[in-house]
Formats: sequence, C-alpha cells, structure tokens
Amino acid sequence: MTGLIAQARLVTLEGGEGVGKTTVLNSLRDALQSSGMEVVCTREPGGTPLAEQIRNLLLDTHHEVPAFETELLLMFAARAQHVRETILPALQRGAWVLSDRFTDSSYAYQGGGRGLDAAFIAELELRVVGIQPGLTLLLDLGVLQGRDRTRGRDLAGHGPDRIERERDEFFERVRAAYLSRAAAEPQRFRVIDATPPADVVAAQAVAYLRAHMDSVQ
Ligand code: T5A
Repeated sequence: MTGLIAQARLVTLEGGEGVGKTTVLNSLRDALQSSGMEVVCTREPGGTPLAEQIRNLLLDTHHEVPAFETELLLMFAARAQHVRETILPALQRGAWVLSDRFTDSSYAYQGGGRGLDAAFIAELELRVVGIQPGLTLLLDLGVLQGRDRTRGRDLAGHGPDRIERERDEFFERVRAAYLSRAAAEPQRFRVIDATPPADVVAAQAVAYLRAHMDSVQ
C-alpha cells in the first residue's frame, strides 16, 4: 500500500540517456489521437514555465554544481508544479497525459545513480506528488549504445548537459535501479528492449498502450 493514487490516463516513458523516449512519445501521441483522445505531451524536469526554468538550473553546465540533495529537491520542486499546473488539470478534463520522465527518474538517477535514500524519495513522492502513472514504459538499452546515440546528436548541435556528463558507472546504476523498480511493480511497468530500429521499438510501445487503453475503458 503506497498511498499514491493511480491515474490510468497518465502514461510515462522512462529509461537512461538516448534510449529513444522522444521518438516513441510521438508514436504514442499519434495512436491516442487516432482513437479520438485528447492528448497532452509533456516532460520532466519541466512541463510548465516555472518547471522549465528549474530544468535549466538543473541541466546547465555553467552554474555551481548542486549537492545531490539540492538536485533531488529541485527535481521534486519542478514536479510539484508540473503535477498541479499541467498533469492534474489535463486528467480532470479527461485527457491522456504522456510524460517523458516522471518520478521513476528520481528513483533511478538520484536514488540509484547518486545513492540517495529511496525511503526519502518515497516520502517526497507521497507528500509532493501523490499520484502514480497507470502505465510506465521502460525503454531498456545498454549504456554504451545509449551514449553512441546521443554522441551523434551532441556533435550535430549542443554539447552534453550536466547529467549526461556523468561516467558510465553512474548510468549502469541508473539502469539497474530502473530494472529493479520494473521487477517490483510488474502491473505498472512494461520493459521494452530499445535495441531494435526505432519503428520496431515504437510499435511495441503502441501495442502496450493499446492493451492498457482496452483495460481502462
Ligand atoms: N533527471 C530527470 C533526473 O536525474 N531526475 C529526474 O527526476 C528527472 C525527471 C533530463 C535529464 O534529467 C535527469 C535525466 C536526464 O539526464 P533530457 O535532455 O530530457 O534531460 O534527457 P533524456 O530524457 O535522456 O532525453 P534524450 O533526448 O537524451 O533521450 P531520449 O528522448 O530517450 O532519446 P531520443 O528519442 O532523443 O533519441 C536519441 C537519439 O537516438 C536516435 C534518435 O534519432 C536520436 O538521435 N534513436 C535511435 N537510433 C537507433 N535506434 C533506435 N531505436 C532509436 N531511437 C532513437
């Protein structure tokens, strides 16, 4: 019993760096819209003007380095705003919400990656967030493959952000934390192998979404 309220129409995408969440999110949006649903696509950290400003503070490489606890609390500050200003209003009017990352990212990155206490994160989740997705799609990819994908993009445009500059060991812990959460909550998580081409990964994600839609309608 977590005390969190499950929101069937809140669907989240999770995974390490460069796993292809943004690409998959577009296919999920198209699938929902073609079924006549209103869809709100959003992301974390971010999703409101204030939360996007917090995102800039978190990912910028030019500020002083935040303490791990500061990083965690800023993620939850952004999420508190995101839930109240964007997610809950959309859910209350019957829309589906697709979020590129949500609270599981804090368990994986600040819990698994930084080593912060999962019980503390759970306390913040209960008091600050209060809701849980009905479906979480975890795109799973080897750390080196993810790095290869983001490297091409970084060379083409902006460089890596502050968290992307972490070492491979950090991302191995992030991946392990995600897989452990998925194993602990098999009713909410679907783990998708993100190694195949993007259209194959997207088709698997859409199949899981359609099964979930059938189960909640
Ligand atoms: N964070 C976030 C925390 O630490 N704690 C938290 O609580 C939260 C909410 C967010 C950062 O913040 C951290 C995690 C992150 O480090 P971000 O820029 O949003 O920063 O980072 P990501 O979410 O990792 O976004 P990315 O854009 O890097 O990854 P995506 O969205 O998973 O990947 P995508 O779709 O952009 O694809 C990457 C590249 O791979 C290609 C794409 O074309 C693209 O070039 N690609 C594929 N190539 C081959 N095969 C496939 N199947 C492919 N799919 C995509």
